[in-house]
Amino acid sequence: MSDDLRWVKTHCARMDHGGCALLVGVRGNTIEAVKGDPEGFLNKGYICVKGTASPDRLTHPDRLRHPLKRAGGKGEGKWERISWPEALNTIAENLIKVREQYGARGVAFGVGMPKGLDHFILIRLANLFGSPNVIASQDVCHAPREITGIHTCGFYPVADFHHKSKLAVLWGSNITATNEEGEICSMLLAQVKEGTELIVVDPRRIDLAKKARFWLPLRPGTDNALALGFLHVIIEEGLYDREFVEKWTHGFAELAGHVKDWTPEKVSAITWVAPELIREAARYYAQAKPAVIQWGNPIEHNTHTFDTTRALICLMAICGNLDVPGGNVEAHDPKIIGLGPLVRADLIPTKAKEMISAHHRVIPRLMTIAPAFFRKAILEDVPYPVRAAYMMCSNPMLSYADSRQTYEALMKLDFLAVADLFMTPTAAMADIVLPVASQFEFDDIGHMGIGHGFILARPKVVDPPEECWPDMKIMNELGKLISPPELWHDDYREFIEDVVKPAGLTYAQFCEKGYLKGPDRFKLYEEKGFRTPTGKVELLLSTAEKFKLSALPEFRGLPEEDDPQYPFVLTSAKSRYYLHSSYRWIDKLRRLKPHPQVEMHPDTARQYGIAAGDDVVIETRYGKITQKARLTDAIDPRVLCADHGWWFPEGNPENQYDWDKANFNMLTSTQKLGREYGTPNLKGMGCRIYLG
Ligand SMILES: Nc1nc2c(c(=O)[nH]1)N[C@H]1C(S)=C(S)[C@@H](COP(=O)(O)OP(=O)(O)OC[C@H]3O[C@@H](n4cnc5c(=O)[nH]c(N)nc54)[C@H](O)[C@@H]3O)O[C@H]1N2
Ligand SMILES: Nc1nc2c(c(=O)[nH]1)N[C@H]1C(S)=C(S)[C@@H](COP(=O)(O)OP(=O)(O)OC[C@H]3O[C@@H](n4cnc5c(=O)[nH]c(N)nc54)[C@H](O)[C@@H]3O)O[C@H]1N2
Ligand code: SF4
Ligand SMILES: [Mo]
Repeated sequence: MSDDLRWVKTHCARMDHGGCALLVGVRGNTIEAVKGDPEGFLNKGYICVKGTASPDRLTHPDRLRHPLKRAGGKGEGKWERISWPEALNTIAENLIKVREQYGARGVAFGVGMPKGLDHFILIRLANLFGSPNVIASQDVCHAPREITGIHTCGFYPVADFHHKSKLAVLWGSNITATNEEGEICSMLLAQVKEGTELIVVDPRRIDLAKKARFWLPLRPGTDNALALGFLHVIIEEGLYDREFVEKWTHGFAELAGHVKDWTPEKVSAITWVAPELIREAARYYAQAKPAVIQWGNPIEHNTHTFDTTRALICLMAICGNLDVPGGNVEAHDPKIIGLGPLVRADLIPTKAKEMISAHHRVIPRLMTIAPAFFRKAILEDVPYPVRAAYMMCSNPMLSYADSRQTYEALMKLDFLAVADLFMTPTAAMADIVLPVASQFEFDDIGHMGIGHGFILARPKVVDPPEECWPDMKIMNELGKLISPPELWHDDYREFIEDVVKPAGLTYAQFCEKGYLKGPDRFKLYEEKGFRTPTGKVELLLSTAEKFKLSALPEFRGLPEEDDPQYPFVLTSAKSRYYLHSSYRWIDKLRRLKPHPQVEMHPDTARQYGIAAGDDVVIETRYGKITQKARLTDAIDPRVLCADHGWWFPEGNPENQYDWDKANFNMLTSTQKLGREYGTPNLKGMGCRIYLG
């Protein structure tokens, strides 16, 4: 093999939703350099610090390199190395045993943030095994936006950064740190340079707030009320798009009547945003054409997510910003395999009735199980017992609300298998741990099925360690043991070929192109109407009665009522240096952000005798954790913003690496859930603090 440095093109992945085209410098089987590809479809040369550090995932000395079997008690941190055949056979035997005793639905298949094509192969595995229960974090990640969109206007309205907008509203989206599914912040930054204005709706003065025409520092968890205030101003002042409203909306008069009371003064009392600021921002949004709303996670981080999303789509619609270039649009997929055929949805026709969530009467089209319902099935047998789980690409001990409950549920399972790159608090609870190959080590496809209308090539760059397998290969082989083998491929790579075959391409040809994009088609409704029962955007939901949903976007109160015992409002944000709970073990990143931190205003700190860097105990009604104080005047003195996702890879394996010490989800609860999606409150809880 030549020792020359070769430059290979691929796309970044598994450090967030991915998307930056990369040039990867390889010598032999080692990645020596990574840089942004100036020709990148989305990023045009941009790369972030996570992307630069991403090859370090592969070479860490403590990376999982062999399948492991639990040697001591559950969670005791004692392991025995085993072979792949033994690992797969043990998993198969245990899943089949539970299927025989409880039915296939007694086995759950869990996944975290969609990281690549393996996401869909996991759904296929569940379907072929016969289980309707795929557990995913969709309750708090994108599903409320996607599915509420489908019910309201027939599609998921994503921000179109490919065409110029006059105004971009960052509504709870810290895009320069998180980049969002399908969008890289450099796309928006380029527009801002050319004069696109910004409105920022965020309790913190984020980077882009400094460049914004209006910054609305709202009380966390009150987006719903603020959106109703915008609707009020725009309708009362007649600033809406009359032609669109008349022709293409259903229930405008009802919406207008409904928001009549939502004056900026009333909204201000709830949201803490000054009435005049609400008026000016709403007017500006209505008059800037086209205007795009880049909405983020906070929209779906409380129990009111359905109403919040409904209110924002109503806003997009009445201002004529739906499905126009530079607005919020329906993206059209390229000619690739449909998700249904890939996951073999046809083989499990009773899924919607059989799955755990059916019992909880969630909104139609939500086909994954909210983590809260998954744990109820394990702990209380409601609506039936779940006794085993296979999990990959996820770390529920950190990522599900109410971590104590997750611990109890995982302890109670008869059998748990976890596939990961590294030993995590969740893997530490498993009976079998499988070592995976990851980004750069296998051929993959990015951005499939996430509603942005393109897929990205992620060809392999280096070989993985001998016993590290791509998740797709693991599932392809496990699938042959627990479901009809003829429904699996000889070689898992055929799945990748299946995806691009309808485009008339081989995977190699697809990699030459780098990406496949569907056609830009705007205002399709002019030909076909909106894909809703009324053919219009349903400001008033025509299916409300049928599906027991509220017909108009409501405000149902604060996430938690004020209580002097918990004088602060707690929220969180993702760190630019990490993906959720992942990669605290990468030295380059850890040096940049060594500790979990809670942001607070200097006045708040002073009141409690807290100095920068002090340990602070943060306590809610549900639990307490410790993080270090970070003082900043970019946050309201009444608000605290703590880091999410912290555990300590250098910590004690017998205590699952101190999973409960600084973990934000020790502070959250599943006692209250939104009915439509099973979403808990992750933002806007009452809390108190003291010096640790
Ligand atoms: N309180 C609170 N809770 C939240 C959130 C919040 O903001 N606040 N955010 C929510 C959101 S939006 C999401 S999407 C979820 C995310 O929740 P998760 O997806 O569970 O969290 P991650 O840390 O992204 O990923 C978990 C694991 O995937 C592993 N991994 C990385 N690459 C691979 C791979 O190729 N194969 C396998 N098998 N494993 C791999 C990582 O090592 C890591 O241990 O968390 C949710 N939970
Ligand atoms: N670096 C990094 N990038 C990521 C991820 C990561 O973990 N790390 N995760 C990926 C995933 S899975 C997702 S879903 C996306 C999510 O990305 P974002 O949607 O950007 O998610 P967050 O960082 O949780 O919240 C965004 C902003 O909301 C503000 N905020 C807090 N509470 C509220 C509130 O009540 N209302 C409003 N309006 N704003 C509030 C926070 O201050 C923060 O600036 O990021 C993806 N990209
Ligand atoms: S922004 Fe996301 S896709 Fe781009 S380099 Fe960073 S982690 Fe990778
Ligand atoms: Mo997410």
